[in-house]
Amino acid sequence: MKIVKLSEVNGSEHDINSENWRSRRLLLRKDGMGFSLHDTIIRAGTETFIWYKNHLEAVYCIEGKGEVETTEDGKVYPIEAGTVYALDKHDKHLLRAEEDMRMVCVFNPPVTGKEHHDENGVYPLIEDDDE
Ligand code: 9YT
Repeated sequence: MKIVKLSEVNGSEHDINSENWRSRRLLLRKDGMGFSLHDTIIRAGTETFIWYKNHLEAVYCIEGKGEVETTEDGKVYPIEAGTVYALDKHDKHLLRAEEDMRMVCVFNPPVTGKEHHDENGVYPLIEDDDE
């Protein structure tokens, strides 16, 4: 039996901050569960292009609101507290937060914790030609 507290993950090496989001990794591959579990905040006013080509992800919004657009077909789905979206086709998507959105995310296969620095499939949307 293992107990993990968000209060202990906060500020640790498993608390990852990027411009558009902050993700606290509660369970990772090393925990041996077959999935990873994340408590993620998508920051208000941001738009993030995401493609998890190697992972399936389910995302449960528990606070805030925004929308997700699947870029292959241009469909837009509103997200609010109580909404789950499941990327069952490794869908490329744009995630937009109108308010800070708090998401409980599950990945299969589990994230190891190293993907952030290379190939997690998360790429910020470059909006400025000079960047
Ligand atoms: C909403 C979403 O896709 N969250 C992913 C978690 C985050 N990118 C992480 O922990 O790397």
